[in-house]
Amino acid sequence: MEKVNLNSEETNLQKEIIGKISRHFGKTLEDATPKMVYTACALTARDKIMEKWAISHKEVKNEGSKKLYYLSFEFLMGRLFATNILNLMQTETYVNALRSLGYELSDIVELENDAGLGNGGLGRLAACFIDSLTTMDLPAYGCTIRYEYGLFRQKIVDGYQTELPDTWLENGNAWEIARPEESVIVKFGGQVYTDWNDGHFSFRYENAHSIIAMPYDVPLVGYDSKIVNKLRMWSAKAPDVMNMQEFNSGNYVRAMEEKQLAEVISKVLYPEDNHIEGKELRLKQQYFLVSATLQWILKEYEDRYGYDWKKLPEKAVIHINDTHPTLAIPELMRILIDEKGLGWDDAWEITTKTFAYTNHTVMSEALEKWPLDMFKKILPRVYMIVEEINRRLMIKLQEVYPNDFGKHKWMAIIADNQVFMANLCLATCFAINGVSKLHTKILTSDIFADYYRLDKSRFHSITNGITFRRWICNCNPKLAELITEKIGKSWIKDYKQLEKIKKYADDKDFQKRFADIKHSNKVKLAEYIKEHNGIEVDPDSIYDVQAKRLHEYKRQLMNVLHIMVEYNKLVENPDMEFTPKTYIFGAKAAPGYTRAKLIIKLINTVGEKINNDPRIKGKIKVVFLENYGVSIAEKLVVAADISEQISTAGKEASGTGNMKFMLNGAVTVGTLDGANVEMTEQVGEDNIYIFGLKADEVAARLKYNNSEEVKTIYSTNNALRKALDQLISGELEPENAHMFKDLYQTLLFGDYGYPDQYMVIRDFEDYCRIHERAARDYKDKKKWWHMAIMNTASCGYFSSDRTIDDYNKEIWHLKPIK
Ligand code: 26W
Repeated sequence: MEKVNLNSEETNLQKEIIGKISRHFGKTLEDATPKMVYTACALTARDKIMEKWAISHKEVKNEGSKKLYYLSFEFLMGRLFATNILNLMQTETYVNALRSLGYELSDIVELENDAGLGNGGLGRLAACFIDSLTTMDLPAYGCTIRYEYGLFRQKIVDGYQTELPDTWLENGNAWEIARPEESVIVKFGGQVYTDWNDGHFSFRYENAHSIIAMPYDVPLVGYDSKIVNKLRMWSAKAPDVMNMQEFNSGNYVRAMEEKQLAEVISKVLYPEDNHIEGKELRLKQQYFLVSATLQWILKEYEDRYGYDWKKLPEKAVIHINDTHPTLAIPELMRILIDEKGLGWDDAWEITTKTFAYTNHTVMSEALEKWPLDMFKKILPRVYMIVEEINRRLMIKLQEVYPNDFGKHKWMAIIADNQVFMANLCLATCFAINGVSKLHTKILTSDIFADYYRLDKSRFHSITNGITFRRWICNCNPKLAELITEKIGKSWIKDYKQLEKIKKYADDKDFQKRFADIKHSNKVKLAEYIKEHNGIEVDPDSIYDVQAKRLHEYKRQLMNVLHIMVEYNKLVENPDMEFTPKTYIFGAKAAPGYTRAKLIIKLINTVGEKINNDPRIKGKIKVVFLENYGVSIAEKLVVAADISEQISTAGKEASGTGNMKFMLNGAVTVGTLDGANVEMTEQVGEDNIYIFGLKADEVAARLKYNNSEEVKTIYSTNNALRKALDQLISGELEPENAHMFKDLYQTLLFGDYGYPDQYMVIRDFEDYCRIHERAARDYKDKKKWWHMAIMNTASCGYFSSDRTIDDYNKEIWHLKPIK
């Protein structure tokens, strides 16, 4: 054991950790594995949170506060230990206590598995929100499914993505507390019968299939805050009675099979992002989450306020995170009518005052619709309610838009034998919002325009944000310290303070310290890359990073084509003026998205060729980091010089990765898409590299077939033509010259005769131009660090504390707990 002078708090912690190792694992410190030490530490932190929790719970109950229930199919929490002790203001204490035991905190935190219960932006946003809510002392619960397997683990084999199960629970989960006593039953299928008793209709379900929903709670602490909120994760269990019948009749194996069939509901997260497949199991997952959550919400309400259901909207607001939890709407109607005995009109009034909905994408492939037959079969009673909501909606639409049947159909919840979930939200919710100014504009002028005209007051624009606690304090502690040294620590909770560091943007000493921090983060990332990819990269080169889900609209393909162009130039002229660059990618593709997977293969093939070509003397390196997720993002955002935010304008609803890079002093190369537009407003045009077509210009081009424009560019831009031709020339993969033909084909000829759907070719020249400018600027150190510092300093607006403040003022109206 290292000799370290500990204060009394640290000594106590040291004892607690040793105690946990002994009681939890039956080991001494000497025999414990590092993973055991991690778990022991996590359990000590959990104890501290639990003590706060008991008090907080009482306060919330006593004050009778309104609560937010944030329903989301995804909560991409990442690791919790480091942020929890940060929020408890205990990081130093843990550093010292662990050091005295012979461990470094920075090594121990790496042993925690990421809670990867999400695909991308929408899931991470939910996690940032819950941190801000708690920090701001607002009573809120996150509600989701406890997937046994989160988003798949990505392994690159021969340059191809392969998928492995994400076994995040394999070593147990120190943060969750099972609450079997709060389990509820969720029913699927069967038949519905209507009875007429005492002048009232009542509904009887027969032969329904019951599944138990059991909650696990993860307590959540905010930064230096009073309250503890929680993330409630529901897990599916087979009811014992069902198994016992089979079991008693001697059919043990059958009983076990049924158990597995029931439990499959919470087995795995669907890995599709911005694309839906109408799978029965997914519909079951959706109903499972919302039914369990609503039963719980109503029980909490009833226990505290009794049967006065009209007051429900004063005490609870339920937020629907994209359409995935939309079934909560008919489920609330069902419970109020069938179980609490309310009439339709009363139930509808309560329901329309309780739900708010956020849209997160305008990609048409992602708008959820369910086949009617499937819906009816799995949710017969819920279907009856949806049908009635739709019938009443149609009557209303006929009044407002008489005989405009095209419009009626477009706005209907049920049409063409399908149920349209977004329309169910639009017909019901008291608040609807987009996630950036541009996105909201597109919603209100295009896909939701008819609903917008009906009632403008329900629509809001609330720009996304990120939590500073994770995305700078925790992942870039040296930068956080530097900021605190200059302006005090209030900026961590008060985002408006951050702009105070603008005045240091040209300060020589500050620039140097800012640059040194970036450099040391780059060295660390270089070590990680060496260890995981076996590639040597130069920390003095420009780190140019694109890290996000792989999707055609995000245009990783444009990035690779540009790298090929630079490489070709260097091969022709190895001594040309060139700032060395390291291009870094992190991206998971949906397992069924063949083209996205091919782009991953292309990145790796191009990387292999460039990294091993002695002619260019190591001036370009290309790195694909495997298994991109929250923890890898934390390493990337702190080390990037350039952040690639290059989606086709009009397609990225907001983006939040863009904000994480900005906060840590990377300069953005980006289109005027999503929140990039507002980033430009905040940081100023001189401190961001904007290029490419604007959203309305893209929309105009998508209206008609523009193959002439594409052909002209192909024939006149020699560098681009060369790179495109290399996709099919066999230069990249001599054994299989056709490997990348699909990419060539889609860019130049298109899938349905529409080439270049995502404007890769049309934006290419401008993209190259902006890159040349950025590389030139990078050499001018004074200018570069001015830009970088301005990015950090202008990021206050993108704190999720601001976002939550907006939601609260405009939609939720929660009061902070005193
Ligand atoms: C049903 C399949 C499915 C799954 C996930 C469809 C759609 C999604 C999400 C809506 C995709 C998503 O994560 N959208 C992202 O949400 C972020 C948070 O608002 C935005 O910043 C991103 O721009 C948006 O792509």
